[in-house]
Amino acid sequence: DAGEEEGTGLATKTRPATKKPSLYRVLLLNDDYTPMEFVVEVLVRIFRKSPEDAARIMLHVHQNGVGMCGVYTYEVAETKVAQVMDAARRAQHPLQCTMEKE
Ligand code: NFA
Repeated sequence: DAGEEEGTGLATKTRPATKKPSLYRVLLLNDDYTPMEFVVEVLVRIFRKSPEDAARIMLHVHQNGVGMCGVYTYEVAETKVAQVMDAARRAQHPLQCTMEKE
């Protein structure tokens, strides 16, 4: 196999030319003070969750102490964490958000 794609005459490689980027889980941590509604709003606005998914994730964090908002490349995960921490700081809520390698 010289790497010619079937029928197209285009030279392609079997192996991808680039490495897959490492992925990072973005986590929300429970606390006793951040309003549930604020957490839901964060999940909708920053993580693009539906209101239903946002409520489910918020309740999971509330009941289990920690929960996952999504999995992203390093730069995107870092930006999401910063956006959550900034929103929480501005609203004077103690909500914490972290990331970990998948
Ligand atoms: N535990 C918070 C409350 O009872 C709600 C909350 C959920 C906070 C998820 C942080 C994360 N108001």
